[in-house]
Amino acid sequence: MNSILELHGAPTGNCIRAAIALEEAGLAYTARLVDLSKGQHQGADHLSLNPAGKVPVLVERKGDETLFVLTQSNAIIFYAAEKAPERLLPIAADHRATVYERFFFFLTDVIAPSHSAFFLRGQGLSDGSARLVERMLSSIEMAEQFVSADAYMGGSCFSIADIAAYSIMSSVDTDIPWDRLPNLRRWYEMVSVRPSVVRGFQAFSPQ
Ligand SMILES: N[C@@H](CCC(=O)N[C@@H](CS)C(=O)NCC(=O)O)C(=O)O
Repeated sequence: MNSILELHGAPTGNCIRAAIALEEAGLAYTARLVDLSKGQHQGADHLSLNPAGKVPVLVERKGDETLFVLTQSNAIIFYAAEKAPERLLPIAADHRATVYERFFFFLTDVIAPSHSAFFLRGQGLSDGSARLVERMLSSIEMAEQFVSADAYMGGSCFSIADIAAYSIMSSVDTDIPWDRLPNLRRWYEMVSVRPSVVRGFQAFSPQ
């Protein structure tokens, strides 16, 4: 009996990023919806997989046996990249380092402020939240230079950097000043129709 992969998640940025990576790596998996609005992430079944009560969670099972559990969306992305050499990370050290540079740029300069802004808004701190959103949007504008030099964020091939970039930009796309970012717009339109990206977005959403 072969083992199977399950991705437990919801239609949120972190889960979509993980789903796109599994899709792009060509790994077969079953998406298991965890309904956050019903508190399923705090139920005993989910807490037994991730005591932090968060999604996504990747689970490898063989029959009734749980072989492997991985939390953290970015760990799941790297797991997918390792399983499919060259699909999400280049082999050459310098090319790979550029992908890391862009991936961590989006993680730390765009996704992290976006999550912090969301948290502050929930706390009623709308001024602080708005400042972080401005900062995030100006970081996004800086990415115009990456896709002016190359077709994709980290070079000539699609990579984990594109997953990080596209998933967060799609959540704020109406706030992005596309008119002054022609290369970013070309890249965004190209990635939006990529089959792995389309399927990743659908993984936890009703069709
Ligand atoms: N650093 C974690 C963050 C996970 C996370 O915050 N997930 C959110 C959904 S995107 C969640 O589970 N929220 C439910 C909660 O915090 O109660 C990752 O990247 O996987």
